[in-house]
Amino acid sequence: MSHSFPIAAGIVSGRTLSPARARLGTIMLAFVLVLVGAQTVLAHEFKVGDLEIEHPWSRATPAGAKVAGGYFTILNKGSAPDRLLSISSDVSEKAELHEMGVKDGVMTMRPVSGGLEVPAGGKVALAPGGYHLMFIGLKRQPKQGEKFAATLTFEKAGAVSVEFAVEGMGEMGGMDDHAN
Ligand SMILES: [Cu+2]
Repeated sequence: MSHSFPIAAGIVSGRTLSPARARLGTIMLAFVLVLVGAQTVLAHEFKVGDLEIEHPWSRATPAGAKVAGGYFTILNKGSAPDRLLSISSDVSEKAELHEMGVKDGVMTMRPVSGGLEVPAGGKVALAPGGYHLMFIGLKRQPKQGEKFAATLTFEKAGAVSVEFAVEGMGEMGGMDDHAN
């Protein structure tokens, strides 16, 4: 927000501004505020205890798809490690934490057992090609532009409700990691 103040100050201190120019300045200021607001929406985040969940997002799925991925970054601002234990959502029958990696030259995906540790003062990113959530047994197809709710449960911080923003099908595609 602070970067909008110089603009506002310019409007106030300009002695020779015509009413038309002053109005233009007001419109520009309003435009800046709208942009700031839009950024806040795009970079949505959720907090629970010492944890911050940044920008949970998913991908739109083609008709008939049974699974969808889920991605976000977890920041741990506390002095003790925590652990993501489970995920649930109305969008699917269940949700699992998965890990992708190359094993013997082949890209594989497997469930992560025992939860995902978030180190003290550190962060963990769930992203295409690495750790990710998998919503399994979709009850409907998430559509681009919508949001769906989910609950993440951590060992220490407890449960937090978040919203996954559904982005386009090709978003950061890389590989089709949810073809089954
Ligand atoms: Cu997966």
